[in-house]
Amino acid sequence: MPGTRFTDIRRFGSVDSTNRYLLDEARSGAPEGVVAVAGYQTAGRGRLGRRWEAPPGSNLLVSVLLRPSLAPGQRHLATGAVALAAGDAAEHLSGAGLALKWPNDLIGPDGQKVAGILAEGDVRGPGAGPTELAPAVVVGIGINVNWPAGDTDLPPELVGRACSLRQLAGHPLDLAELLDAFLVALEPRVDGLGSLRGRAELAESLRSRCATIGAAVRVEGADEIFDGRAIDLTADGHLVVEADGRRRTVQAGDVIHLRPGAPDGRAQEGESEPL
Ligand code: BT5
Repeated sequence: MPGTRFTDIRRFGSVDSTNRYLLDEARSGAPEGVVAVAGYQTAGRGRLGRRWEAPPGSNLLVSVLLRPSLAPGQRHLATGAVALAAGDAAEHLSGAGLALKWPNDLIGPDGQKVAGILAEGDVRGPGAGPTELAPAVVVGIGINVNWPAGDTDLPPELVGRACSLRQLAGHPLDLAELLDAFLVALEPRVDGLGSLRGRAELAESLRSRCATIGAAVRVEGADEIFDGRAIDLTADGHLVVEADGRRRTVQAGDVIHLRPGAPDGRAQEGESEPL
């Protein structure tokens, strides 16, 4: 995109995973700003070994290579930058209202997942590429643009849990236009990662769009599961949850929004598994 750092856009009809591709490029010393976009992924990645589903040619499947000056504990802000840029671009083109679900989703008005983000990297150590370059973070996003067109398109496990911009807008959207709008919106967000003030503004934007804040949640971390109420995001984009009378900061994990007012904090039907 002219006027942005995203001038080197690598387009694939089909690739295993745009994140995998850019991580390999990062190890070979590719600079910040390289973009990989695919019509189809044969092994699209979600977090924790999960899969990302999208039929050929329907959705936006894109990864960006960033080399931000962030401390390891601040890396979540790179996910946040992509979430905000994608949310702004998608809202602009579809007219749909989208919110962020911590840590990595964009959701529609009824809570269905419209997009998922996967940040991987901090490529260091032997074979990590030229040491004069800042460590890489590859941030990939899959946005359901034209698929699904209806619930009958979806595999059973995603029915009621996934939806597309096409469904929300009531008409198909142009993938190329959305990619351009996303990269234009991402440029200032990535600039913001490089300064204290920029990061503070980013955290504030994340707070104002985060549907998780105020929700009763179940947090599923690597070591434990607990219920509480999400009350804030930290300056580094981590989730603050009040549970058992104390505040806990969650840096990673799955978060389930629980049904408001449900007895015993039961998970909302259809949301009982992490998306
Ligand atoms: C994510 O993981 O949401 C991250 C998805 C990142 C995908 C992009 S596409 C471009 C780039 N290249 C890659 O290889 N990946 C990135 P997670 O939070 O773990 O959610 C995964 C779960 O979401 C799956 O287990 C399904 O339950 C669900 N899911 C899969 N495909 C979906 C879809 N199209 N829409 C909504 N939910 C989906």
